[in-house]
Amino acid sequence: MTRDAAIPDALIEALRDAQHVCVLTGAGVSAESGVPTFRDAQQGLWAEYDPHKLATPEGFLSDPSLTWEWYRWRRQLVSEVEPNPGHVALAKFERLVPKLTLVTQNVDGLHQRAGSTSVIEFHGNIFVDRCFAEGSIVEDSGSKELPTCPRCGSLARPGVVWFGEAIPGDAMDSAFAETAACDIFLSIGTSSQVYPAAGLVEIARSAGAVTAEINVEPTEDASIFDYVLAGRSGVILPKLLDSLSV
Ligand code: BJW
Repeated sequence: MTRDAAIPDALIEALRDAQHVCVLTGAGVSAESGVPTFRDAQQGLWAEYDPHKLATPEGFLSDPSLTWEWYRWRRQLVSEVEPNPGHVALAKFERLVPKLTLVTQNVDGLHQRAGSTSVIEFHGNIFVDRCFAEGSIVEDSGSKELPTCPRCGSLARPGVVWFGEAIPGDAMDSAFAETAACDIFLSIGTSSQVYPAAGLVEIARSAGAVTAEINVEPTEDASIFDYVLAGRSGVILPKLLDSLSV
């Protein structure tokens, strides 16, 4: 049973004074909605499938049907869940501070469904289809087991960023620029193992931002953060919001 950490007064004060808060979120933020995380050994997405095979361009080309089966399963799962109190608190937080930039590695769209507007989707969106050959958005890929691009006939693929693929240029540029300009950086519910997202904290630190990690368990490189709050984001974020509102 996780004990959710108390929030240090100094962090609350820093948030009250902040002009620009940058938040990086990962799969842990959606876990309390019922979306499995990637690296949970027992129940994570890794346990049922091997994303190293599926979430790569090579894996897709070698077995597009299996990759599509995995993504259809996840689309269905995500469409049946709701944003949790952590998502909702972040959306309210956006309206409380002068500027908040939310960089999410999640592809599930739950931040937007909770009401967040300033969202950078660093790893794409699971509900978008793209042409495998050209990368363009495919509006109508049909209902075939293997959807195709109606323009060029190539396979369509989920509009997410796989291992070995570049982060979309606009997402990369804005995430780096906003992180370099923030005065507080929060890393929430991510194992911080996947780059370049995991490197954003270094940019924030170099720019002099206060940094904090919120995770059910401290990550391997937690010592880099000024504050480490152990606990569930769905509990800690509403508490943080309450502390700021009083
Ligand atoms: C809670 C909680 C609760 C639970 N409350 N907390 C060495 C070898 C090979 C490759 C590399 C290498 N070094 C670097 C690379 C590159 C590679 C990489 O980083 N690999 C590492 C694994 C080593 N990176 C890439 O390939 C990236 N691209 C790139 O580098 O391009 C270069 C390039 C430039 C120019 C041209 C061409 C190329 C792309 C990375 C794409 C990642 N894609 C995925 C799949 C997305 C699609 C999909 O969803 O299917 O993104 S992988 C997966 O990991 C997914 C996630 O967004 C990402 C991060 O995972 P996340 O969110 O951190 O989840 P978990 O499960 O790891 O952690 C959950 C955390 O939550 C845990 O810590 C829990 O404790 C916590 N938690 N419940 C709070 N209630």
